[in-house]
Amino acid sequence: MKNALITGITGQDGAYLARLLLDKGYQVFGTYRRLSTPNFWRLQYLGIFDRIHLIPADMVDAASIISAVNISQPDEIYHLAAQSFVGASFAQPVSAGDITGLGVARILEAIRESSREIKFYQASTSELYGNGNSPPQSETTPFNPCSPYSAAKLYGYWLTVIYRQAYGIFACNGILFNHESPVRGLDFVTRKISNSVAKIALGLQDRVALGNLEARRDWGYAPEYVESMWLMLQQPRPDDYVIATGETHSVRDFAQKAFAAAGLDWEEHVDVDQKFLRLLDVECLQGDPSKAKRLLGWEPAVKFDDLVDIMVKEDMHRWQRCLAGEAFPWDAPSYPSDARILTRAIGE
Ligand code: NAP
Ligand code: F7E
Repeated sequence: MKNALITGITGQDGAYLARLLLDKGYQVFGTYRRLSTPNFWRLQYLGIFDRIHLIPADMVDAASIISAVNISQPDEIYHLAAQSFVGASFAQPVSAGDITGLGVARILEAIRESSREIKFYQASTSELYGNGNSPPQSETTPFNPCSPYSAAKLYGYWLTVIYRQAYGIFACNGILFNHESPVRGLDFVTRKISNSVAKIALGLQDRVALGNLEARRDWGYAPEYVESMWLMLQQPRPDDYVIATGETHSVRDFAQKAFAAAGLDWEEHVDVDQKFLRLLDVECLQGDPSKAKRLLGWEPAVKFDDLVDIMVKEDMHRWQRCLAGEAFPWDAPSYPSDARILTRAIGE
């Protein structure tokens, strides 16, 4: 039986990857950080919480990472932990660099110092491309990051390549384009929209405020994307791969489709609020996944229309269960969507 260590197992990808690896017969270890309120709802929602070995570790604490490697004795490490919300990285650029950038160095050093042969997956991102590249973006498109998040990910990307070349570590970058699901965090635009659509359709809310409606993304389905992570580590040689659907759609398209899925007209319910605009935003992402198809045999089945339907249906279903008095692990009821969160001085 193989051992896998997943950092960031409490996040969207961590939960789906854990389920996939359990199904493949792995013993799954996952790092979590101690929070004042526990955050295991995704593992519980997917029904796998009891099958995971949890290890406390923080990506800014090298000792805890070394312990996690020693305790789990992994054959494969999937490094998913990061402060992954691009918007927040402008407000907390230093911790973005520390957690999301230097965290990669801490893990790679733990692998280098370990006596085991450990394969390493780094969660790289389409945000590395930034602006100024004509789509579709592939493994050879130059990077041009435009957020503290993507600058930190750029460091992680190159460190992964460098440790592969310098130390012969089996280390791969998955350059994953946006991937979403019903367990996506509520800050991200797709889930923010699907959750709002469900609440509006059920009379629990009337309007939702968004930012840049023109931004275009290549949105895929997270459960399919985690399969590509595993495939990368099963190849004869380590390499870097773009994982994407090859399509691009705007935030406006997503909103229109999601409201229509619930029989609503998006224009009657969507406002634009400056506070959701980013200082810099990536305008258009559209990936070219042909290398992954050719070498990994990976291809996405769920495209944009199906993704929107899956997310809206699941959020509707959960709010209906909630209204019927059912209790189950879930994030939305406790999410402070109307909280007065400030990132600039009042009046600025
Ligand atoms: P996510 O849902 O935000 O999960 C991030 C995970 O990182 C959570 O488990 C979080 O723990 C953990 N984490 C954050 N700060 C940490 C710290 N200081 N120490 C230890 N753990 C920490 O993100 P995701 O969507 O699953 O994405 C997984 C990875 O892929 C991330 O690295 C992300 O940047 C990258 N990525 C995502 C996408 C996408 O579209 N989803 C695309 C490309 C790349 P808590 O639960 O305690 O917060
Ligand atoms: O924004 C625009 C926003 O926050 C998508 C992360 O997983 O994918 C994700 O990063 C677009 C941006 O995701 C709102 O300005 C409009 O143009 O859902 P998002 P992201 O920034 O693309 C990449 C690949 C990662 O690696 C990241 O970890 O939507 N937008 N209105 C909005 N975005 C948000 N969040 N909220 C709005 O109200």
